[in-house]
Amino acid sequence: MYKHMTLGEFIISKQKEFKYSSGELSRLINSIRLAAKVVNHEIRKAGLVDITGDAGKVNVQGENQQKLDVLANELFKKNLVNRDIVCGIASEEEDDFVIISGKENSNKNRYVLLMDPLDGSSNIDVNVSVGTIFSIYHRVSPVGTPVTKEDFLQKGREQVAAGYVAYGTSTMLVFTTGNGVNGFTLNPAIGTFYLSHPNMKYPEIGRVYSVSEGYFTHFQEGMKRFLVYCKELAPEDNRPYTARYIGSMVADFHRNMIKGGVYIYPATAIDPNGKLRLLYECNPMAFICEQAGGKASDGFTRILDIKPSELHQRVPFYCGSKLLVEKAEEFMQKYSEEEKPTY
Ligand code: P6P
Repeated sequence: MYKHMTLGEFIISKQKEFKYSSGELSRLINSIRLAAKVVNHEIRKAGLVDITGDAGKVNVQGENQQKLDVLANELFKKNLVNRDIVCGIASEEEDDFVIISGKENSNKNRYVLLMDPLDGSSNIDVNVSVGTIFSIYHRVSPVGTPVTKEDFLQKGREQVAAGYVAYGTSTMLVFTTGNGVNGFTLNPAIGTFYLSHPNMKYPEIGRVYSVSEGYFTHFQEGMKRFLVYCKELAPEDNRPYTARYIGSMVADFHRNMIKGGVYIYPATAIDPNGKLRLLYECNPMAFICEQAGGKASDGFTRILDIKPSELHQRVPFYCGSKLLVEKAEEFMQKYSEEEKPTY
């Protein structure tokens, strides 16, 4: 029926490549797969049962109404706890990290997971794509003890896996375990993900830039100069480039990885560290980006080399086709070096 491998078959076939894994990482990715299908089901019916809107109201079935991002957070947490694989979870929807002591309160589990359960959730009300982003590390604290904040504050280059679910015209799960990036498309009729995008790589040349240009007056000089560069008439250099900005980073990132392009959420005078969160947005997307041959920085420093200090810290984010990121970095280093982020 389908010539493509299923996600389950893929995980089994790649089992030996999962560093030091005794099958736990496979089970962890399988639990994400299940949660993604449940969240996908809730999203696809959002407009029908009025489950969007503010938490606390009662929806048409008389259920306690939850905003979809709160619901997605609970669904992913429940699946992860039930599979008894992680010792801790950090989430955009949780003020602090969540200690998962596991069966018999053993704290024996070796992985921590960080996630943005539903990035871009404000787009749900206007029927625009949204995404889930996840990041996985081995714990650094001793097995058998409760997880600590240090387990979550590791540099992005220590990730053992990272991925996203794109709830778009189709639902895709895209992830890496450090051996390339593979994309799986959900067949909703049978609830199975099929390998539709093996070994995803950025095209050598990219012509798309994804920036919220409404903030132009608040951008640093280097960023302003890069945007002017993108719009100049230079046919020999494929310029002017094409502006595409969905307001949902997973969707912009996914398109740029396939078509070639750069996504930038820079520092502004209003938000000197930008808007995006290092731990559960920038680090996982940067890991995927680099595995697909792209580049990810804060305009100056490689994202995966930044030592986090806080769970919800923000960083400026330049991510996509290597040549486009390097051109943006060139302008930042030439015109905004004095505003380089410090950590
Ligand atoms: P703005 C969604 O809230 C998000 O985190 C990203 O997915 C998206 O690219 C960005 O913020 C949109 O932010 O300021 O342009 O509305």
